[in-house]
Amino acid sequence: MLPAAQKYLQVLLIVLIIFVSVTKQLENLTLTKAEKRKVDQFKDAISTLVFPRETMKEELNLVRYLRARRWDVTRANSMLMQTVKWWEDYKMNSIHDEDWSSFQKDYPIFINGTDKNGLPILALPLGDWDLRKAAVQGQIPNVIRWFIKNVDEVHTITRNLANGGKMNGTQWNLIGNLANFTRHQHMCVPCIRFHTEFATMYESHYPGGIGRLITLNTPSVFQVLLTLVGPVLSSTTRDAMQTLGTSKEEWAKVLRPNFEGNQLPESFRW
Ligand SMILES: *[C@@H]1O[C@H](CO)[C@@H](O)[C@H](O)[C@H]1NC(C)=O
Ligand SMILES: *[C@@H]1O[C@H](CO)[C@@H](O)[C@H](O)[C@H]1NC(C)=O
Ligand SMILES: *[C@@H]1O[C@H](CO)[C@@H](O)[C@H](O)[C@H]1NC(C)=O
Ligand SMILES: CC(=O)N[C@H]1CO[C@H](CO)[C@@H](O)[C@@H]1O
Repeated sequence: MLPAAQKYLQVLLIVLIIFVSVTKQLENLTLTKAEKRKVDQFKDAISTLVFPRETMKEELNLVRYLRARRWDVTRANSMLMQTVKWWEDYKMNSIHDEDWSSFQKDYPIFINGTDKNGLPILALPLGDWDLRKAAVQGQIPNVIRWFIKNVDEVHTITRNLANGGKMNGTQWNLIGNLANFTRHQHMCVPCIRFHTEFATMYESHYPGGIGRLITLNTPSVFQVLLTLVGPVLSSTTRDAMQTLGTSKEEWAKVLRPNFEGNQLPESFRW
């Protein structure tokens, strides 16, 4: 088969996988004996290391890295070490102290409510972000950093809720509203960099964080974006994904069992 045709089939498969998965299980927190042994091996391997954040060596965090690397302790360990290196290189220690005031206005993100199981919600009106303008202004790396800042924030909120007994597990919800999403503003060539670089960073350093990834008002052109970003996404993320159109009845079927309307921004309600 021609490489191009192969690539096309691969991409098609990814799109099919994304679109057929309509049900979503909650994070599985049960470990088999064999998995538990791997967690212990991983713990031993890192026991003498100092981490930029103590929570990085917690068992539930190690499980996320093990899952992302199919329970291969060596590979999971190397993935965690890359996160530690990235933490320093990307200056994660100061990310929450930077002045982000103009970003909340131009690239709004809302981290407010929780779902019925207590998992936090990151609501993303991505359709309202003008990525093309960001690209013209050379702001794409900063917009990626802004998004990562928010991912880190929801990750910390999740951990605090779980430690306070308000929820189980390590996951949160990402709900995107794609009203006003256009090829022109969101899929210009440099805009694609935003999507792939963000996805790569998320998959490398916050593996398995997204429990549900729901998009509302999904336009057909979004499928093209998914074919480009799909190969970067883990199977966990692809399984978490549900793409919904403009019908509020359709939203209600997916959202109502898991969310209270008042936990979502107005334009995300069914
Ligand atoms: C959860 O994971 C455990 C251990 O891997 C497995 O035995 C069990 O079947 C899983 N449960 C579900 C609902 O996937
Ligand atoms: C966490 O899981 C336990 C055991 O399944 C359950 O009893 C408890 O209600 C859960 N807590 C929350 C806040 O969902
Ligand atoms: C889409 O854009 C229009 C005009 O810019 C704006 O009034 C509207 O609120 C936007 N829709 C959503 C759902 O954000
Ligand atoms: C009602 C409420 O708490 N709104 C907040 C939601 O989150 C954004 C940013 O994360 C805040 O700016 C809002 O004030």
